[in-house]
Amino acid sequence: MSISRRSFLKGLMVSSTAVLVGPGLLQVAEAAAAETKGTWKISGSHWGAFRARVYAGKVQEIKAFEADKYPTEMLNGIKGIIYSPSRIRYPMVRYEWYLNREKSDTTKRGDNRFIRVTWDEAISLFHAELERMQTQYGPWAIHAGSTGWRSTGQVHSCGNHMARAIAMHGYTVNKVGDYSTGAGQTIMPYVLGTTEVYAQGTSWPLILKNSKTIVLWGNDLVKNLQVGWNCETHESFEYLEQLKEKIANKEIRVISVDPVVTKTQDYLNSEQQYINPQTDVPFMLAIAHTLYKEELYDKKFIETYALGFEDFLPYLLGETKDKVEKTPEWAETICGIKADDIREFARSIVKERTQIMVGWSIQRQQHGEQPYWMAAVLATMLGQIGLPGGGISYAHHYSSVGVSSTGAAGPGGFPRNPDKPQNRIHKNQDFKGYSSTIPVARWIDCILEPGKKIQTNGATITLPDLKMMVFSGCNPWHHHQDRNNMKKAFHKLETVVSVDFTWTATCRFSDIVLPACTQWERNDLDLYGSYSARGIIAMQKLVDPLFQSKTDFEIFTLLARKLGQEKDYTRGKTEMQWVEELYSDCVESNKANFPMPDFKTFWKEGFVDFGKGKDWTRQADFREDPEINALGTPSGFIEIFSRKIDRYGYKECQGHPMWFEKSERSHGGPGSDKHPIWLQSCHPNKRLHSQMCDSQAFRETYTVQGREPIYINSDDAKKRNINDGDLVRVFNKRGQLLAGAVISDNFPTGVARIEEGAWYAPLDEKIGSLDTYGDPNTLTQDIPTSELAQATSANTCQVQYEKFQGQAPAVTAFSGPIEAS
Ligand SMILES: Nc1nc2c(c(=O)[nH]1)N[C@H]1C(S)=C(S)[C@@H](COP(=O)(O)OP(=O)(O)OC[C@H]3O[C@@H](n4cnc5c(=O)[nH]c(N)nc54)[C@H](O)[C@@H]3O)O[C@H]1N2
Ligand SMILES: Nc1nc2c(c(=O)[nH]1)N[C@H]1C(S)=C(S)[C@@H](COP(=O)(O)OP(=O)(O)OC[C@H]3O[C@@H](n4cnc5c(=O)[nH]c(N)nc54)[C@H](O)[C@@H]3O)O[C@H]1N2
Ligand SMILES: [Mo]
Repeated sequence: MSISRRSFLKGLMVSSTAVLVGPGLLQVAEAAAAETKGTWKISGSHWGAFRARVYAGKVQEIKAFEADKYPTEMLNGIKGIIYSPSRIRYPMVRYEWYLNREKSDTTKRGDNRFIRVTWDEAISLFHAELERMQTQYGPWAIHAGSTGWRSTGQVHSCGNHMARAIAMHGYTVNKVGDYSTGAGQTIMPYVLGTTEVYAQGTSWPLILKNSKTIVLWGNDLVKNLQVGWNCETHESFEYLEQLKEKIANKEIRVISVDPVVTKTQDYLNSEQQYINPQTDVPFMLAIAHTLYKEELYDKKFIETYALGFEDFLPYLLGETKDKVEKTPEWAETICGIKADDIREFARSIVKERTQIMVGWSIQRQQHGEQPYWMAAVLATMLGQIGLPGGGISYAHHYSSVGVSSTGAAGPGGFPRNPDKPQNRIHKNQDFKGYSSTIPVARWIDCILEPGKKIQTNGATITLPDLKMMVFSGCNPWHHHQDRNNMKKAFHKLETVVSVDFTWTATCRFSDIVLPACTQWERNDLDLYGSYSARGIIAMQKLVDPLFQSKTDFEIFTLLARKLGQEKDYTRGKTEMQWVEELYSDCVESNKANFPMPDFKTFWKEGFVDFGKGKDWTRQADFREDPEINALGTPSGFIEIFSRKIDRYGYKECQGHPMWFEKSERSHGGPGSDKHPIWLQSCHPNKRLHSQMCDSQAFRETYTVQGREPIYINSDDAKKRNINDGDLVRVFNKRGQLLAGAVISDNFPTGVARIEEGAWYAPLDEKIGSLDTYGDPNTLTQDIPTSELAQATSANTCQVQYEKFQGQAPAVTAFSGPIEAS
């Protein structure tokens, strides 16, 4: 290096150091203060409660709430949600829509070009569109969807805010069901008398004491119990830890019936019964066949507690309908489990006390009603329903079900409906022959095929001609299936409004976007422990709403003000007065059994603990006396055969559980010649659906070359010349995406996983364009489970993948809108 160059560099270093000295020292001092100083506050979330240190108006540090002994690592993603580059800063309006309103070029929807408007203008536009819909069309044209995982906090429950304000304006199309358990919650009332999926289950201590075998049927507890509907306590993990010990001591056997080695299996060090995807019903039928042929089943239990076994038997034995006997040999060719192993499995679960725990994924597939019904038939044949540690549950992986309930009352919510009928400005209830309620997963069908008649749960309905959608607290451009089909539907919509705090793909495809703040920028309270009702948690505002965001309460108060109903909307109370009122009502309800401190004390302490509940056995009362404690089914008994469903005359859900081939299936099933890989889109290990995907540093702990991982089998990878860490293009006839390969032999050949909730990141707005980040719903199909539930079938999905060649396009998901001017 020449002298002159060296001295030049030296000079540069000196001068730059000189520039840095002043503010540098200050920064060091500030950084040191930020590391220790500030105020500790408490808040909650679906991920659990935590304490946050706030200094200089910023959340500096988050640590798990001390009562939470098993906090999820997702707490590390929370700061990144608040300070995400994807945060919505201002009210935004789609540029093309701003210029041309309902005459806008809707094929441009999704080009992500928006302009910034004032709050005043945004609310005026929103209001004007509602008004135009009600006057030009009618209540049938508007759907205000709030199906989703809105944040915790009962005062700001955003779905309620939207529902109340919009109802003050007029009537709109409603929905039934949800994406979680659409098929399950519809079929189970016919079979066991309740939804089962949202029911408290037998307490873990009783299971640990009495079960000899636990069958986890498509059920990943350790992954899915990280989050809860109310503020999660993670109390179930204490029992999972005990279960692990009992497995090690050979006191309990846990078998996971799953195509994939789950996180739970890894944690518990338990067994797996591999099964081909979507073939649980043949396996179950063959188990039933074995129990019947070997006379191992509980005849007495069936006689006393169930109806319709004799109507089901001819199908099982191949005497009717398809004339196929459901032998283990028959099942083997479909489910991939050796006939002898099926017999062995049947014998082992009937021998001693067996608790079956079914997950929800197997009903999120075509004919998802069937495995649920058939699992109940199996449990009935085992005859252990109502015994501690026996029988069947459909919910132990959800929101700490199985942690006994204290019985205490939780806080109520902000009211969803207007207080008085005269609050509704438009009283028109004429739906013009369209149905005023739709099965939740059929809203895209409404837009694409208005006027179409469909069957659902015993009724015939006519799909309404939706023209305007309003979304809050949900992300339909994550949760619904088949993105390119959605694009076609959105070309037909006139107006789409979204309220969110982060610029999701739903915002990208909207016309008006209103920035809400996060749950940590407002004061609130919630139940601690959804099913355990362990206590009440205070959600103290950590920081002021960022940028121009507002609380959902404020946003819909603004709309109510436009309607001249602000006072009726808020009942004249502020946010903090609502928090206090919900708390006081709760104190009143719990007065007799759970004395609670006054509000001031609660707010200061941040937590009320109701202690532990009493252990409880599901359906024990029914077992004790099936007449007095009849089930909620039409007959009061377990219905192996349902006359009611039989009478509906459906093709894909008949009078008893049956095996139906899927429209797409791997391992030799339909569609597997061209698209041999079954894509499962399970729930994410490090997200809550799409929530936290925008938490940048945390996302980078699992992405591959900045893309969502696709988990694949090593032989499948080798065949395609793919190495771990490569980019792959995943495709089928519905769409294509880029994802990053993670090779793991937890996944068998023919199976791949992309977790749901990966943000949709299209290259452009055109139909068929490449998704640059890896949303599995770019590939899934939008078909109903059956005429009964009309629920989502996300897990009936075949794909192909190949190594991605060439220059990978940048990810388009996370940097908000493109500001047009
Ligand atoms: N392929 C496939 N698809 C699936 C599934 C699957 O297994 N596979 N699972 C389905 C299931 S079970 C579910 S439950 C759905 C989940 O679908 P969603 O519940 O729609 O998913 P989330 O990502 O939780 O979306 C919640 C949205 O609400 C926003 N939000 C949160 N809190 C607030 C608030 O206080 N105010 C406002 N205004 N907005 C807020 C969040 O930022 C986020 O964008 O996905 C379904 N989709
Ligand atoms: N960490 C985390 N936890 C969550 C959520 C989240 O987003 N993140 N979401 C919550 C919500 S809203 C819901 S609805 C629940 C979802 O709960 P589930 O729907 O039960 O969960 P999944 O993870 O989709 O699937 C569970 C297991 O089913 C297996 N499986 C899939 N298809 C089949 C099949 O055909 N046969 C068999 N035998 N097994 C199969 C999968 O391999 C997986 O191990 O989770 C809740 N918990
Ligand atoms: Mo769900």
